[in-house]
Amino acid sequence: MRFEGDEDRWAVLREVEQRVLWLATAMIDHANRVRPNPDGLKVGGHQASSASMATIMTALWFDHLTANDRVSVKPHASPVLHAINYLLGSLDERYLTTLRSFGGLQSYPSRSKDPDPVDYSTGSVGIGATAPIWGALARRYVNACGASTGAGRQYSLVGDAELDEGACWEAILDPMVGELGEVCWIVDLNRQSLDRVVPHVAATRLQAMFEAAGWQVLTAKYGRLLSAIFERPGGDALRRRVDDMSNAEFQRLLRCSPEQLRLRLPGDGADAPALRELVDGLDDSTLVAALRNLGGHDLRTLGDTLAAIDDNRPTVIFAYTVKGYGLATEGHPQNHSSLLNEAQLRELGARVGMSVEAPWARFAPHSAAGRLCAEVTARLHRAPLTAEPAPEVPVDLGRTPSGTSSTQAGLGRALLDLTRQAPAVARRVVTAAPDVASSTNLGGWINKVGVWSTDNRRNWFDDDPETILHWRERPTGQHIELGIAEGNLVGLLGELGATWSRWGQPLLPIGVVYDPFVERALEPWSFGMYAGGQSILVGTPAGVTLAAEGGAHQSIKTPSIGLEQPGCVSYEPAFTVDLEWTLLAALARLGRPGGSSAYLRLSSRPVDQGLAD
Ligand SMILES: Cc1ncc(C[n+]2csc(CCOP(=O)(O)OP(=O)(O)O)c2C)c(N)n1
Repeated sequence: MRFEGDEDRWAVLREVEQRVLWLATAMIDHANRVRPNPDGLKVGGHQASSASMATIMTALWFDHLTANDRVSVKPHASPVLHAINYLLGSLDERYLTTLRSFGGLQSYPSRSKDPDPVDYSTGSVGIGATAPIWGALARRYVNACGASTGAGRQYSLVGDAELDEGACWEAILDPMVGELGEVCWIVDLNRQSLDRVVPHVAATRLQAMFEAAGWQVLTAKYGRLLSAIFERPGGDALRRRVDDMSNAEFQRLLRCSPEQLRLRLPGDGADAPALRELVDGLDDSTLVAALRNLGGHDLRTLGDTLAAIDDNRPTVIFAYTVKGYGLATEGHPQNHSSLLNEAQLRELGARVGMSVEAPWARFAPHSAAGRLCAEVTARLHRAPLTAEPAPEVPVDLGRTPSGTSSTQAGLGRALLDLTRQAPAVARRVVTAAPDVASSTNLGGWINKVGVWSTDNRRNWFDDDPETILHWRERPTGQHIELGIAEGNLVGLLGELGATWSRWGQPLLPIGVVYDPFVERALEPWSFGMYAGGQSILVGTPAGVTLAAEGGAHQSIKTPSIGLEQPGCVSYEPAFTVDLEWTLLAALARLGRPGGSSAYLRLSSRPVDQGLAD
């Protein structure tokens, strides 16, 4: 958009940021204090978590995103996403009063249930954060199959406490992930979780962990006001003081009046006299504003940081923020679910030029902010999908069972049969394993279709006659191998199983895992189904067929999982012909509107196939 000058541009973005903050806050307020609540049950919503993200999301959507990019938004910032979608014309006003009501805006971003554009469902902390990694891999996979989905970035807006979840590190450490230059995480570093101010200044430790995994680490730590004060006499001392103080002390200062701040900020260290002098030279409002002038609330700092992303490797941006920024609750350790009272909301409205009486006003179309919204709407417009239909799956592969065999062995054979009997179906099949592909009988299939990788890799054992499993890695491979990380397996399955809806390219993903370890993968797999992924998870061997490996390898209570899991059909075939039929039935339910996932429990127990007659 053409602005008269650079200042105007930032002023307009700031106006948008404030409207986003207002709308998100008012939406939660309406759900709790205005909408009738006959049963008196708590409605909830997270004004402080949303406020923490308002600047970051404004910078991203209104100044940075392209139509090819996709974004996963931290669960508690869903009102911010809806506010932005509303300003961009993709959410009707009537929904703003339906947050957390039946059929209304969901508590957390939901790809399947929200009425406005949501790229990734989130809500289970850690899982939504990693989804764009698997989404990036799935997109690369469909592109390698010949689709042209473009090459947008995959952003993940994560809460800092979300990084406590093992799911994040399990994903970050997978060897394939270091190659995904389109992945960018933005950490909303507000130092608060649900219960508390998190102990210790953890940013440097976290940064080193990302760097060790091969990520580019960027930081948006201070805003321009604070940076300018660092340049004054005593500024170095102030920087040291702010850098070195504990999270808890910083949060305490955020709650101080200007008078208290003048007393407390200088501290009692060697720098105290210099700090006192510096603080004395600042008026009250500058002093208060400077303390909370962190990079994650400074549109220009964020703009510079986003512009520095290098797409050759994944990037993480640590954006320092204040939970509740701009609200009466800002920085309070118990603000996670606290709500503004009416007076506080009115005060916010007065500050941002909005009123409780007309809370949902959009920008006038001809105002600068209105024109910016129109321009961003056009820039982010996505062409409608041209969806390829899922292939017709046969009901039988024509094999007559004979001899003695197990259902696990039958799986490997059925996949090979598929390449001959139904090549159009086999071409869409993609298998994935957390280091158990050969031990679950996928060796023949892997020899036939190859292992997927972003580029051709030399197989150093291709001239070794003693090697039976041929590990040929190439972009046309159809098996994806992961490290021993069942969470990653199902994260990837969910996204491979969603490519039909994201890119119009149906895939038929099949993941294998030893059945005793299905429970470890269950929650993220279940979440993937909720988010719209359709896949087949094969638990094999199941039951006591791995009993010789000891108690940890017996899966005796997993049958109920198949019965309990919504969106999933479960099968436990006894004979290989049953395996073949159920596998085909499950494949026929993938990659399509109204489809479903399947869970197959297989066995390595050889059974006389003649008994099937
Ligand atoms: C797996 C999981 N565990 C716990 C929760 C409950 N929970 C929701 S938000 C939250 C704290 C999140 O903190 P952070 O990610 O830093 O976000 P913010 O403080 O900005 O809200 C917790 C514990 C959850 N939704 N999912």
